[in-house]
Amino acid sequence: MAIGKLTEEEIRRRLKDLPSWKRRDGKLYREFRFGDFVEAFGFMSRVALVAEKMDHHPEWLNVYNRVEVSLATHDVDGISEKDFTLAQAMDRRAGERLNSAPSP
Ligand code: H2B
Repeated sequence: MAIGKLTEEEIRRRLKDLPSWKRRDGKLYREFRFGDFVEAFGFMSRVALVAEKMDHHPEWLNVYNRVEVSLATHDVDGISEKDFTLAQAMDRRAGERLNSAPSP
């Protein structure tokens, strides 16, 4: 699937729909905080399945209940639509309880 690098203008426009995310070092960046390590790791496990299905993978750092995420598309050396799709999917997964059904 061909995926293009988004322009500055497109990135700024799309970020308005994702208020928890910002740009940092040319990537989409967000910090998630959870109740404890198990919740944080549960989130990462759910996102891992989405990322694998998308063939698009986050850069992330977990310290106890905190998960720092950077999203970029290495194939285009920038930010693409896929990063925004994954960011949105992560926002949804962060709100899920452990026993809730996965949403598409
Ligand atoms: N993840 C991210 N974040 N960016 C990519 O460009 C990328 C990826 N490319 N996951 C995929 C894998 C590519 O390396 C494979 C070969 O499809």
